[in-house]
Amino acid sequence: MTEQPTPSLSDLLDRSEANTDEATSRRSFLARASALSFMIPGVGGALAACGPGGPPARRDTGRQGTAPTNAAGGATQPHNSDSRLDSAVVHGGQQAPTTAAAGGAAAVAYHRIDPTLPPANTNGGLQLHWHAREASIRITDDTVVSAWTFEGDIPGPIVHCRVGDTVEFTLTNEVDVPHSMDFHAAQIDPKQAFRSVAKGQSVSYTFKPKYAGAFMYHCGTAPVLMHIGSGMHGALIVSPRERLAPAKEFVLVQTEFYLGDAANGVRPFDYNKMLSTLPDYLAFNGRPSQYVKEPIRVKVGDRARFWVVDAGPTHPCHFHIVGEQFDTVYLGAPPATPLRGVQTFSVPAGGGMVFELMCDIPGEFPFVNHGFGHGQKGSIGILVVEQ
Ligand SMILES: [Cu+2]
Repeated sequence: MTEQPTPSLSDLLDRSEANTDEATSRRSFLARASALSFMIPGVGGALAACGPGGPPARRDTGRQGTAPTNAAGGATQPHNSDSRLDSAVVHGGQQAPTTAAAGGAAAVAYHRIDPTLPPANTNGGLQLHWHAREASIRITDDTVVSAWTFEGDIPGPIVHCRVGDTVEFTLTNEVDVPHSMDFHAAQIDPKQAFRSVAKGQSVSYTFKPKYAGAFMYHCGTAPVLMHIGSGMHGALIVSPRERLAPAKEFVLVQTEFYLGDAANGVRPFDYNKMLSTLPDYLAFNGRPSQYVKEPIRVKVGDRARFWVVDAGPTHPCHFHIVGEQFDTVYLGAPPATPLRGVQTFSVPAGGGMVFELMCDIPGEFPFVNHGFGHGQKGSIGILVVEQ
């Protein structure tokens, strides 16, 4: 009865590349592109070259419509971009990050992202000075991506504070393309605080999180789809002032990857694929299946608390743990209004929730996006409960 053979795990991990069959994805892309051109003004022109008879979507990558750096549509915007503008599609050229790794992809080492929630600072304040920068990142043994990042990685730094703390934030942009920062934990005038800044410039603002929860942050520069989808996202965890039950706490940020063909071993992000919404990979914390290779470990008797943020940019995360149930799920600010006895709950793109379970049975428990078309593409890991 206590055996946990995880019988379906090998199936879960059979991440066949056939799932991303090029012909299928292209047909899907073309169908969606056609529909999008009617639904979203301005998209038609950007997608025109990808219509029937045009070049394959994969080959367009994110450079579709790309203008030279100094003439990129986004780059010439005097400023972005409040939240309403972010939901629109920017006019003019799009430019995806195309940084070539010095020495090629072979020079880029893989590293696991530690999912452990860092301790909240205790002095009532959080001072963050981050940089928007390009980086080549190895997301699997055989895949290196060229990303826009906060502080050089996907996701950006996982940070932790408490309700009412003062967060003093500065973003300095080191990239030719304008970037910005939108903290979902902030209640603030977005037109000022979340404005884009050009290379070499900075934007600073201060806020006090009013509610506890797992909050996304992301670049809000238009087109926001491209900026989130090219790596500029992360999680700010806001704990309540009152202490929650003692637990081993972890942060999972689900991300989709839409990639073009490799150049010098490095794959660019593909904006047209982002529009098609058919990702190549998904991941918890920026590395597909990393917690299958190196599981998250707790002990029997531990309470485990997962702060789950879905950075999208498009799809939800139907969070589930095989062989377990959540005794507590907080849709909103913990510790208010807990749901009890939950098998699966969907975290929306741009949202965050808190999932808790008592680890009273030893074994290996896959935590998955139970939307398995996405789980099998990498939003999966293993929670090992040790005696
Ligand atoms: Cu950006």
